[in-house]
Amino acid sequence: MKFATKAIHAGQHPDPATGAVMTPVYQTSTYAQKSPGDHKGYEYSRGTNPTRKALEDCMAALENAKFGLAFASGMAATDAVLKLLKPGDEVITGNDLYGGSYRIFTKVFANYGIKFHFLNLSDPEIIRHHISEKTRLIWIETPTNPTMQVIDIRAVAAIAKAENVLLTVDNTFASPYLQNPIDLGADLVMHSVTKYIGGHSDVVMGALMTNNEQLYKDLWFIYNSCGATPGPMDSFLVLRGIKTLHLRMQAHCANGRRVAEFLQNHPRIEKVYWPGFEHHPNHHIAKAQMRDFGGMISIVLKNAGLQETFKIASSFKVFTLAESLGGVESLVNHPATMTHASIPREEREKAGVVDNLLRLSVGVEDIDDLLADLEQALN
Ligand code: P1T
Repeated sequence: MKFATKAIHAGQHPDPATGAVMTPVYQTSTYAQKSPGDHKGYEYSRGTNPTRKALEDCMAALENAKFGLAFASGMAATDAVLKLLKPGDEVITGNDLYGGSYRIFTKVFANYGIKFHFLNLSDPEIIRHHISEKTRLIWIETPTNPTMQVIDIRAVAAIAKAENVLLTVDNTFASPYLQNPIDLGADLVMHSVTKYIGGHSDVVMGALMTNNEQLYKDLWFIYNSCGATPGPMDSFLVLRGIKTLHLRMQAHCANGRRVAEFLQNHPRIEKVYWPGFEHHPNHHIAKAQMRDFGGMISIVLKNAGLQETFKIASSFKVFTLAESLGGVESLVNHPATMTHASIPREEREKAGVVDNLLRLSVGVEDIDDLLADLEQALN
């Protein structure tokens, strides 16, 4: 099946009891058993729930994966992957990452004896200088949050495979519509479902997808043992949202391109980060591994201090100043003090997350209104 058909149908069948076309919200914590162990595959909703299962199967299908697991947040999904590790293990990751990922690495799992190497992975060969017999995991985001670096998934996967190291790709910014890391050799795909997959800024959720059955079983053990699994109502809302993922992404990409081109020529802007520009570093890789370039754009304001940057961030009328991204509504965010505030200034500035950087999540409103809003906010 092709993407649009899978987005609407994968994992879902009319309800056998009533014929209901939408998967019902199985709002139950437990399931009747005829005698101990004699049940229909559902025992207790922390481990399995039919509404969540339909969503997990749908998300797995969109990533061309056999197995999917939904978590209570993107961070809960990340937490489950890190729980595969043991004290003494090492992780190689990028130097530009969602602030919460940096925080869980450095403030939570570093305390359990796991060492993290933060590297500029725009040339994956750098991994070879830092990999050792202690390296268990390579964790990449591409495009990165917020400076939109593009990392060559196929090249990283080849190194990971040769060294017998697990590769996880955080595919949140691209969404499964634009990029499928498992097809390029990744072992595991992670999503903040809160973003494009959910798409309506009404649910916080995460997901992991893989084709490796043993890895799925190990992760399911953590998922069930630690219990950060989402409830049926949130699963239902995402099942509803995911049906239009392809339509929304087409509109995000079209609006994103118009906004990026408008900003590129604006006198108040010093720099625009968007992987669709031919001059973007690694544009050729983005072109090869993504189907289009998405609606995430970061900008550096020309000669603006923190106060001037705050003034502009606060003066939008259609874009909303808020954390998060990937919903139908356009958002503007100030990474240095909002989503990436937990990264020390010196570290984040090395990756380009400066005080005069703003990040835009371009929504699917009318493009004329978005461009007019940018024009008035920048004047
Ligand atoms: O917010 P949550 O669903 O827990 O997902 C965490 C997460 C993981 N990975 C990436 C690339 C992310 O962007 C996020 C969440 N990001 C934001 C809230 C943000 O505004 O950047």
